[in-house]
Amino acid sequence: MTILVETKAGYREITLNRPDRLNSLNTQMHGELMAALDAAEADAECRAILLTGAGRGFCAGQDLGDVQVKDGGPPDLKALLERYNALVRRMRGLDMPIVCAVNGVAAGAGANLALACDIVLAAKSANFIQAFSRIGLIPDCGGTWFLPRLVGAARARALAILAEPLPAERAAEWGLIWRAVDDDKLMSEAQTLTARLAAGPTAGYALAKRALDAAEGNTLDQQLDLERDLQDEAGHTPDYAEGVRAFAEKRPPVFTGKR
Ligand code: T3D
Repeated sequence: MTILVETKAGYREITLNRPDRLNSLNTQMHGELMAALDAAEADAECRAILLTGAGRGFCAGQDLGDVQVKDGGPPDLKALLERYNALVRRMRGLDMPIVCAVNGVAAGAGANLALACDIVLAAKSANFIQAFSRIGLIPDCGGTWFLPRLVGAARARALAILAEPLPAERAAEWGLIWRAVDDDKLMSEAQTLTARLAAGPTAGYALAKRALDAAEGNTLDQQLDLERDLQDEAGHTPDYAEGVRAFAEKRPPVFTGKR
């Protein structure tokens, strides 16, 4: 198996598991990762996902052993990239939060799969590398979309063109990720955070994700209208009623995550 899935209380922990290849993605891993996301969403008890990597790396992007130029001709990168695009769309479209615990180097598509997650924690020893230009490619997996939005145009360009490692602590200072944490605390912090999200208002989180994603292409007027409509949906969830009741009763809310 190239992916390990552990069912925890309220969430699933998905581990990329090809440590001898720094968890680089091959065809099998693509299929298994997609299947793991589908299974998580089909499980009514699963209200959050934690994604991490086995061994010393998080993910070194595409398995370059799989795309060697064959018979003197170029590989079919369009077909390959369709698989990555489907993965990024699947991750962004999940109706539950996805946390990423970047345990080591995240390079190429591996870096941008991490950025596709909702909240990214990284071990202080981890690095983010837009490795693409080292092999003559451009950032993919949404990299050219995520980078300028997260760190601004100047830093995005330098990261994409220079392909230098960005240490986790600087990535956090720049706003590329949520937090850099001590290596030995990474998994416990990520698990605590994911468990907290799994006990949260799942439907409300999904609507917030949708609003934030749409904001990137909307005017303020459009966004205000969207917020009105999505807030109306959130206001019809049992978790809204519970949240208001719990506030009045001065107790912590017990959310079900249901729509
Ligand atoms: O055509 C296309 O590629 C289209 C797809 C595009 C999407 C992409 O993701 S493009 C970017 C692909 N990824 C890379 O270019 C990164 C390649 N890896 C590296 O540059 C380095 O491995 C790292 C900087 C990430 C880490 O360096 P280091 O020194 O810590 O580790 P290492 O010794 O280079 O790697 C350890 C092993 O993993 C090594 O195998 P070995 O020598 O012990 O048998 C290495 O070959 C293997 N490995 C690392 N990355 C990949 C890989 N094997 C296959 N594919 C990889 N991407």
